[in-house]
Amino acid sequence: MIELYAASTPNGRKATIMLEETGLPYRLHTLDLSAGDQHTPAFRQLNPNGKIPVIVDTDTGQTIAESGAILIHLAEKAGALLPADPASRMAVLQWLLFQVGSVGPMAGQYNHFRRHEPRDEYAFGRYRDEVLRLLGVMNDALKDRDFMGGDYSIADIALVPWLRALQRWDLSLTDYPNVSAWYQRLMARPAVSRGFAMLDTPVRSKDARAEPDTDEGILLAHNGSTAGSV
Ligand SMILES: N[C@@H](CCC(=O)N[C@@H](CS)C(=O)NCC(=O)O)C(=O)O
Repeated sequence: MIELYAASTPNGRKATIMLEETGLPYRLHTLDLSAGDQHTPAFRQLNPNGKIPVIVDTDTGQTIAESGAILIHLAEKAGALLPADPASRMAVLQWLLFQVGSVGPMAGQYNHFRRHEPRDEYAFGRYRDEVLRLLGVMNDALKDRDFMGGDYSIADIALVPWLRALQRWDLSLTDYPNVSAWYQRLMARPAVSRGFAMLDTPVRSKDARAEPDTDEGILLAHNGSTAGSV
């Protein structure tokens, strides 16, 4: 059994999509990041970095943080979505790390400066342009293939929630037709829909003032409203 600690954010959704794709049994524990659930001593014991997602694999006794590591662990456990052949495996891992090291952090900063008042045009433009550049890299990669690493894999699962978030954050895929087609392909998968749906119910903020300022950005509670889901 996998105990998953997650929230309604792109990094959280990677794990639910993966668990839905593999069919591994899991139980979801949803954190309210706006209320600071990630800072409790109990959660810090699971991840001293205070970030979701985290899994506890009760079959092996392992506690695993970092979404990329979680996806690799679940792929190996299920024997799916990460090829065994070294060359194909490395192609997938490269795109997985491209997401974890580039798309996630840059998109998060883009969203942070998009929302920041007053707007810092230099910072906003810098991160927006970098995100657009990364979309261009994806668009080129998808010129001659349907999925990022060759066959459908954890690389696609890591990227799809960020691509949905970017569109909700005012960036269009119109100029990136290969990315747009890839996105539609991903969203047509029933397990991807289920993975999104698992975390699409907003968690009511216990303290709308406590907005975590994350490195990858999330939609946060405002004026007592519920935390939005991205
Ligand atoms: N590198 C980490 C990043 C995880 C991360 O930034 N999670 C965010 C949500 S998307 C979080 O937990 N933020 C809470 C906070 O910063 O207080 C991963 O890939 O798992």
